[in-house]
Amino acid sequence: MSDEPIPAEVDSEEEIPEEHPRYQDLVTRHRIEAGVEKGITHLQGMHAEGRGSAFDYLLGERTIESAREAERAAAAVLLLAERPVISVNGNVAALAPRETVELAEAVGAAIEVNLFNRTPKRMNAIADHLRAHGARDVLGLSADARIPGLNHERAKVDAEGIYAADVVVVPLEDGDRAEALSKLGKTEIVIDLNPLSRSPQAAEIPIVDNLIRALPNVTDHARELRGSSETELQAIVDAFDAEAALADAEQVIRSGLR
Ligand code: PTJ
Repeated sequence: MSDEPIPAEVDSEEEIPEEHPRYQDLVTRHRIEAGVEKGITHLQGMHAEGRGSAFDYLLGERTIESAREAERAAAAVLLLAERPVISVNGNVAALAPRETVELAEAVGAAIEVNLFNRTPKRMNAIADHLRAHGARDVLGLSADARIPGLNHERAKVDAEGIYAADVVVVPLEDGDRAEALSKLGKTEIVIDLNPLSRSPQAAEIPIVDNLIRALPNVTDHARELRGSSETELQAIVDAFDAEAALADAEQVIRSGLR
């Protein structure tokens, strides 16, 4: 392990020593801070990150077995989907822009920006950021449809995007939109470190893992499963038990068996 102290002001991710025992957490914090500075992430995104970080600590900052199964089932659901969409907010854009684009390409999904604290400035900054990381098409800016039953900005979606999607990846947000999407008949894949949150509870496929591990894991599974038949993919989906996965994550967190 390096004797070099971490600089008091970390200007770039490269300054964080990789051997640091909390390396991943420090990188995550740094990305969120940088996201706020760039106008991508809302200040409240820091609170969200702090909460996630506490759960991740209790999970041992690793992908637990039930999350790995969820990630494989998520890949199968995405490969079976006709119109999959990955929803991106300010935290997702800051934490994993390239990984979002890679997953979208691996499964043929669209990317749509959808914000709780929606302003035209942030919408454009996030879309530009995603394009700078390889996204060809970014939806969400026209917002010509509404999710019924939601009285805040996250109701605004694209008619050709989330509104028409059959499968939506919903990472890292609170639960009312996840519930509303579920009522609209969408199949949801939720990535959230808190198994008790309403979003994973509403999802067909809840992934209790850190977004920065979950997205590349789903992409890897999708690449591996690409040649599988529909029957094989459906068998993976059918074998996945969402309730058991949530119960397992909660048990790991409560037992402190890191
Ligand atoms: O960009 P906006 O305007 O759309 O706002 C986005 C935030 C994140 C501020 C908004 O959606 C929000 O306030 O979310 P919550 O209610 O704090 O919920 C965030 C959930 O994500 C919590 O359950 C956290 O535990 C979880 N979480 C935080 N960081 C991660 C995470 N889950 C997976 N990976 C993470 N890195």
